[in-house]
Amino acid sequence: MELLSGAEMTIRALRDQGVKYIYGYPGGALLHIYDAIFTQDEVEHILVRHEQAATHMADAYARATGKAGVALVTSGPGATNAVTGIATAYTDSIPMVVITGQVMSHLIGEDAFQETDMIGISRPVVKHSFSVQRPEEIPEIIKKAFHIAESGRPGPVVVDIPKDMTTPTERYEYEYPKSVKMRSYNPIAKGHTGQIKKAVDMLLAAKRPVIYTGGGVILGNASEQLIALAQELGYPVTNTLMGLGGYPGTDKQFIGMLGMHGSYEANMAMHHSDMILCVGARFDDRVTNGTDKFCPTAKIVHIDIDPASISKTIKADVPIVGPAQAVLKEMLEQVQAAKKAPCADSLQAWWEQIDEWRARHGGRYRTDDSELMKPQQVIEMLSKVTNGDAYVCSDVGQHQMFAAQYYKFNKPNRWINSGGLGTMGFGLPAAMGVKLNFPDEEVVCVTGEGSIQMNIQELSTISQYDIPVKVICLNNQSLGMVRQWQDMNYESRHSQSYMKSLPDFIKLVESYGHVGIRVERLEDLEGAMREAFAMKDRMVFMDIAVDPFEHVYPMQVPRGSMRDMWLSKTERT
Ligand SMILES: Cc1ncc(C[n+]2csc(CCOP(=O)(O)OP(=O)(O)O)c2C)c(N)n1
Repeated sequence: MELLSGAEMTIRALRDQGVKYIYGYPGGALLHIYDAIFTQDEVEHILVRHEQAATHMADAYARATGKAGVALVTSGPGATNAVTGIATAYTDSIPMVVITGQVMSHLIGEDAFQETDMIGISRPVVKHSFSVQRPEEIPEIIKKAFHIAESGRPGPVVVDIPKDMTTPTERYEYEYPKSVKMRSYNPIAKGHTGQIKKAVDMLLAAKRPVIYTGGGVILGNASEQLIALAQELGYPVTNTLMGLGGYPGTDKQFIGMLGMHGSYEANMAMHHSDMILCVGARFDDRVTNGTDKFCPTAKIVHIDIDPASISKTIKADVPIVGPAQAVLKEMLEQVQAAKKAPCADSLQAWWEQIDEWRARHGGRYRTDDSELMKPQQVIEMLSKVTNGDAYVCSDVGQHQMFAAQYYKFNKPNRWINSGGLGTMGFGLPAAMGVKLNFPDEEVVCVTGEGSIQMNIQELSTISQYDIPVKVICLNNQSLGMVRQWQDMNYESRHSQSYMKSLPDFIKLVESYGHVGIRVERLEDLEGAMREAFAMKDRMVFMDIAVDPFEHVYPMQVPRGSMRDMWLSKTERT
């Protein structure tokens, strides 16, 4: 058997796990590991410019592939810089393995140089964490870390490695385990057949059904099964912000996103439904609005891999714990085997009602109240120019909501955004993580001039590794989402939401060796965008001037029911 040091074992274990890229930043506690990286070329290290970016790159790789991404950060400030990225992944249940350097084990607890208790700091935002106590454990710990991160309800796992666990002169027999067994951790593999039967009876008896699905369908690789079931039944489907792409955005049964900035028809349908089939979503506050007024006439079936998510905010009439893919498959088999079919008359009446709602609002926005381009027009153009086929990685703010509303996602894993934590600064590194792994695909970062500046230093990483992502910056010269809330709730007192002294983004990106294009008029937009996407090998930053006074609508009225919405600056339901 081969003898390897702890540092070598760490990298070899990653290789044997099938890891191609690790995203990281070196420091004292990691020097042995970085030396082990230097002496091999199977696992490629991407040197970011800030540790937060490393975690978002790993996270976005996971969102696009379903496999855990890997970040490597040093002890102390390196580890704390990674916390936002770990929390971002945790809130959206994204599999990730974060290896953190730690001071020598005999110094732990002594306030040593660059010591932080990373296990303690990260505990509320990890699925699990390991502190390496003996170098021999490293291969098994890494195997377990991946297993825990990727199985059940996925999530980030921290592996904290004190420097003396990686000493180059101390060598141990290395073998990477083929599998791991953990007595106290056994994620469920299928749903309860009796519960599924109850759910199917309810589904077939429903008169005003809605299928509401979330990120669990994407993470659980269950899009195909969802489409098959929804089309067998002919029922309307709505997706959460995290679930977009789980059901094709251009299909006639799709009624749009639901919730805070959901479509009028999706929120109305939810409110008036008599039966909701929720798959891999968690009835979070951005969906339900006031829980006491939530969908008063609906019976609820809730499918989730995590029993703790069920009946957490909204009580489920039929809970089903299990992986979305297996449960939906069994549900479809039972529907097909049932003697009864959905009632055609009530379903037709329900669709007529939904179409009426669709006609009333249907995602319209005004274009006659400003000379300037509307952000919605830019996203619609992006959808057209990329044929709705790009990986769209978004930052956080109005631009994120416009992208969610107006880009038509027809495939899962293509809409990559920080839905739960809402982390500004996510978009650019996320796009980099996806593009590195899918070099032949179109990868776009949709951002605002506020968010992009939170990780703009990564333009340098893009130059070093030639990562030709496209950035679409909807430049409204303000923290638009904050400004919108101030317009609506604080009589337009725009406290600290205008950004003065913005950089000249064109010159800035050019200084990193990239291409910058500024667009100010709608008539130039399509040509400029096509030009940008034609530059396959270049990173292109499009700085697009949009109407700074535009708001995102619909917008739910706080603490109301799902049907209580603002539809424009002057119309309310
Ligand atoms: C790290 C972080 N800080 C603060 C916020 C609060 N926040 C949410 S949206 C937003 C404004 C975003 O501005 P910009 O990126 O320019 O996008 P826009 O809303 O203008 O499209 C802010 C400050 C956040 N989500 N993340």
